[in-house]
Amino acid sequence: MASSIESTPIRSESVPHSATGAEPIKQFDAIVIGAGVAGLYQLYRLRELGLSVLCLEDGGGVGGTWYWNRYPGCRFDSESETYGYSFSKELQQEWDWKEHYSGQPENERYLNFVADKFDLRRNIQFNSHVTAATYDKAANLWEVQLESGQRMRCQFLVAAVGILSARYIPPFEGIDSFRGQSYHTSRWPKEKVDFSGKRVAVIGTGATAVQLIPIIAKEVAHLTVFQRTPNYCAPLRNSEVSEETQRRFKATYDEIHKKCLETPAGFPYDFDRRRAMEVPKEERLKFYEELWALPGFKKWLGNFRDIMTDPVANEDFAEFVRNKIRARVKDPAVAEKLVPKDHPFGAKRIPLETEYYEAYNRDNVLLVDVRETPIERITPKGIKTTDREYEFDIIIYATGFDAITGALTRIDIRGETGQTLKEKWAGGPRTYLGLQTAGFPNFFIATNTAFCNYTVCAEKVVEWITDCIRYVRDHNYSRIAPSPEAEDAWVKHVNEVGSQTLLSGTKSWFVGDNIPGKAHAILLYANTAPAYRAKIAEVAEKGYEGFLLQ
Ligand code: N01
Repeated sequence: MASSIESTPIRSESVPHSATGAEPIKQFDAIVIGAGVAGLYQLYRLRELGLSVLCLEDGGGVGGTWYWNRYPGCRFDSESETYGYSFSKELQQEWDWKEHYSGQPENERYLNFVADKFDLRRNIQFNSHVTAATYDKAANLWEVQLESGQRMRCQFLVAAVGILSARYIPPFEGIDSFRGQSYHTSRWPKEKVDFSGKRVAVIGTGATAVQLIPIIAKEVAHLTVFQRTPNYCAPLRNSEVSEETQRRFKATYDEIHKKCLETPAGFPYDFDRRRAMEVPKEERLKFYEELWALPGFKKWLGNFRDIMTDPVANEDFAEFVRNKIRARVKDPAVAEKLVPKDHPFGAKRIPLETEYYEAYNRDNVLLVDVRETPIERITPKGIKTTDREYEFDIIIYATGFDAITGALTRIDIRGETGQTLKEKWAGGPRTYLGLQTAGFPNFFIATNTAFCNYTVCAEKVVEWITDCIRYVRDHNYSRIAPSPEAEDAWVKHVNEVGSQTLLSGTKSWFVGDNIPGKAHAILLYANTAPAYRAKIAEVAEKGYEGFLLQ
């Protein structure tokens, strides 16, 4: 489909695989796929347990999301002090966050710092793209295969492949014919892309594009943004961390983390206890203005408690946001194109922005609404819509990810019957607690699939998996997998909880609707993060209730 994208610099910079298929097959107690936030911590924990562990990483360095997503403007939308690991007090004291919403280069440095501090690299094999993993029932071993042909075996296989790592490029006709440079934001080259004097296209207006656009708008000769669905973007209000604040973080990390563990979505703030429509209009507006002036997700996750469940409450705030957008864009016709009208506020992840809307006030930026004039094809010179052909030097695909399941189903993972995970999940993901799937013994999924600030929940998931493996070994079991009944009940519960929120009715990666042909299914557990953690802890306390131990 997208060979010109496949061959963008980020692919060709990959160094050759460190081993070939001719080498003997090595065996480990555990293999972790992925050296991102969850994978690094999983490696650390399993090694601490005394297991022989190999971590296989597709990239040339650690960081996962923060290794691959190097596009200009990439940064946290979580508060930096909440995104860092909490498991090591020493680490917390040694690391200084420079910005309240830290940028990609700094985040990558942080994860390198972690890898060095805990000497993790000696167990990581980089440039190792996992293509298949097959369970051998007789041997009770997983055999993992790399693109290079190299194979290795293990008893426990942990996929820490991330939730937003399988990039999505729409299958535009003629995509390979473009003669300029093409980039997908999540495979951005390490070398600086020179935009000066260039005519640039950005396809997509999700959180990624919203970070990228205002920065490159100032560098390019001309920028054309192809938008299909406008988003409710809210001001990030990033700033530097002062020395005094740094000291406060370091002195109060325990409290910060405790707060994150208590709140529904793992952030250091909670929903307002009031229902929106119970509050008089004037007071509501005052509250909205106060929220708007605050940094980060407070406008969403610090809003009235029924914002995500009551359509009337949601629409009230949505209209407030629409007016904020209208006030920032000079041309009313352009402003109206940027105003979302077809989905509730927060039903898609809210992009947090810095000068995003102001970018459209620039003379060198053009917004094309592809609902009015759809993209027909990519041409050697640029992009042809139903209206006209646009010529470009660079096309940037900010078109998102095959989220949550894509990074798993793109690997040929086969369980005890030979069925692939892709086949099993054709109608949507089927797991028990998001941690294991029936018929795939000793295979764990170490990604945070709760609706939660990433590291806050990922750490707990990694710790749960570690404790589970310890339990299996200490009790002389050889394998663990969920019972089909427990899995059925969990899938039903996840769907029920999801259907009670405004998430399920909106087209987005939360429900798989951004990928043509992907089953519509709620992909995140929409209950509160504390409820999720309580549930997985309870299951463990009850001797891994719902799991089959052999
Ligand atoms: O991806 P997206 P993203 N023709 O799926 C458009 C996290 N993140 O990479 O909305 C034209 O949101 C698509 O249009 P539509 C965050 O969780 C975090 O931006 O489907 N357009 C949409 O505009 C986020 O939610 C940070 O109509 C097409 C865009 O491409 C998640 O990553 C920063 C198209 C894809 O938007 C994903 O964000 C960035 C087509 N055929 C990202 N196909 C932080 O701040 C797709 N699009 C931490």
